[in-house]
Amino acid sequence: MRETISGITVECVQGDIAAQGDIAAVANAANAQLKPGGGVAGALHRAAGPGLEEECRPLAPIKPGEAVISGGHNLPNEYVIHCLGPVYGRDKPEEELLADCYRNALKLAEENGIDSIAFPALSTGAFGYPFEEASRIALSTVLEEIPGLEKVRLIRFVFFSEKDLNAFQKIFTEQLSGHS
Ligand code: AR6
Repeated sequence: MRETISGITVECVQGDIAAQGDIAAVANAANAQLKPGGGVAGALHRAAGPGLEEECRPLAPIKPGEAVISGGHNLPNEYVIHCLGPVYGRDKPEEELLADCYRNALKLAEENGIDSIAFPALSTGAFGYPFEEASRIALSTVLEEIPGLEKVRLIRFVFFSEKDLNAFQKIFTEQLSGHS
């Protein structure tokens, strides 16, 4: 599914966040120490090679809601934007912290002249955020930020499973009708 809103394309696809070859920056569902870990972070660090962990070491630790940028190393992307999502039920207020991740990632993208960014579903794996709640926040935050974007032209949400993609698409359709 793809929509163009105020000249900016927002799309969602099923796939692997570590295999988004046509995108300038990928967002990482990071841990505070910016170490490899599992899930998205594991996949990105594996594909990037050890240089990514090395570059990240002096940038850590980061706080929930924060984002930092690094190079992409052996990834097909120029940059990785590392976001620390809230742990559901622990880091509060979780809605605000999750929205901050998307806002801060887009801010870093703008500051670095990045025209395309891909996001995984931050916090919805090991950090336990219910998928639909997290998707509503991700989408509403991105839609709110769109009018202020000058460099970013493509925002892609990448989901591992078809089930997640379908759930996200349903929410996307609902939010678009709310926006028009
Ligand atoms: N591509 C796209 N989506 C993926 C991929 C992938 N390769 N792998 C997992 N997902 P998670 P979090 C989905 O756990 O909840 C790590 O160990 C997954 O199905 O990666 O923010 C870090 O080191 C889920 O919907 O991120 C941290 O400690 C979503 O991506 C912690 O987990 C996010 O899952 C971060 O937890």
